[in-house]
Amino acid sequence: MNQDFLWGGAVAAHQVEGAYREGGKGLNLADMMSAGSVNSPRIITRKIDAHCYYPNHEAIDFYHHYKEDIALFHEIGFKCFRTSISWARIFPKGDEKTPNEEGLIFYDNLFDELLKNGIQPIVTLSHFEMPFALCEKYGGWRNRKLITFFENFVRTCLERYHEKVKYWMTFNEINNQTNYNSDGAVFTNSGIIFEEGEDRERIVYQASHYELVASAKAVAIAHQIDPSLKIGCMIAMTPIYPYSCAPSDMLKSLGAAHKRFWYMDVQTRGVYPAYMKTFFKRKDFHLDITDEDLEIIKNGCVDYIGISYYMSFVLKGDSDVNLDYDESNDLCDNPYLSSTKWGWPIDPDGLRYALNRIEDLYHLPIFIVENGFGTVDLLENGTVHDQSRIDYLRMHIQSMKDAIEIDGVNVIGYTIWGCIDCVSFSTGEMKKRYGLIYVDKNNDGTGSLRRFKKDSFYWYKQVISSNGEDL
Ligand code: BGP
Repeated sequence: MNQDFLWGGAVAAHQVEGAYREGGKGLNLADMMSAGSVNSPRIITRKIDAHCYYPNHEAIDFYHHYKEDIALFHEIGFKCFRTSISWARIFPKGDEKTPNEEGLIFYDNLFDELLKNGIQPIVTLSHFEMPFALCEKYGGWRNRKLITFFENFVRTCLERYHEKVKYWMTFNEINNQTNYNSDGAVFTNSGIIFEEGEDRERIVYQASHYELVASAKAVAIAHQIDPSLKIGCMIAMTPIYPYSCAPSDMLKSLGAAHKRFWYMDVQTRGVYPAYMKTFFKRKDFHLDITDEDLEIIKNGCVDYIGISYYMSFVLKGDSDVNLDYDESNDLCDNPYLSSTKWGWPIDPDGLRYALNRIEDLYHLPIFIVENGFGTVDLLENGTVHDQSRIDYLRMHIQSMKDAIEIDGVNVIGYTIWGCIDCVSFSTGEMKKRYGLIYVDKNNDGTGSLRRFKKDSFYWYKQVISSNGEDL
């Protein structure tokens, strides 16, 4: 493994910071999502309901504990730490002209503390954190005006932090919204709340286009401010296997991959792939895509590809081969894999497969910015014996190493998702933990917020100090 390899951990502002009304911060999307569980999804409320519990409001209070947490990351030996800048801390309503200085100071302090500890900050500009006022007033990314507001936010961050942060990403898991039947997926990615009877599919593709223009603008701004900056896309990478060797299964899985990963084509090559152009035509969408947009997209190709990797899927074909498959109906279990408690198939080989596919298609550096194991942890005598997490991480890191050392894939870093326990995005629970560090905080919001080192804390420390040799 390369000596500069970026070992580290990852979180997102809204899942750790808390302090949702401090420092002049405005409300954001995540602040409007109540707690949920695997059987009852999180509810998106349009105003804070006094009877609901909102886990992101306090989260693990990283806003006040970051120094203590960074000291722990330093002890593990992190080379980098990925977080996001909460848009509503900088522009509380999203459409102001002048940023909130108190919010900017918070991230100055955070990045300084990381650098002081020899940890490089890696920053996502948009990780499910749009100021809620932008959804209410403009309808989120269904509105072209969002491009200007995002541009203003991006320019403010890049001008302010370009000397402290070298690696940036535009939109977290931009491709998750193609699952347009899931209100949560659409709301968090694009800030859109659907009205009854709307053409959801068209709206999501229109919003995606505006996001892609905004992403390309962010890339151009970064390069203009400081050509040494690296700015990437971020894609939820889930290989989609055909159910069998039946040609119809094969074609179906290809169609599904097109539908999920076309964003990566646009962001890396600067053009819409042919199959998307025919898809829009076939669907009679008549999207608002101007020549100027296409020019911006062409001039805003990313420097690297960030991915999250948790699982793979299996898709069963039928005679109807097209891009319009329905994830909920056509996905089926993979009999060769076991799953996490939350039903996510565990597939380390899928990571090697995914890395190879990305290398084959795009020839760009790849940064694995999320991979991790969500499970229930038991705190006993001040520690957690999380062997199943260690096993999961070991298998995935081994698979990544094989991709690098045997297949020659260019992977530049690996950050464990939720390196410190944080609010689960999909369920809103604290019970679904990913951390190497346990935080005493419960589903109902109780807990001392004290931090404890798990077994995986010591294991990862040895992985980093041996540069991946000692797994
Ligand atoms: C990704 C998100 C993260 C994170 C992770 C784990 O989709 O980018 O924000 O939460 O998944 O998911 P969850 O917390 O739902 O288990």
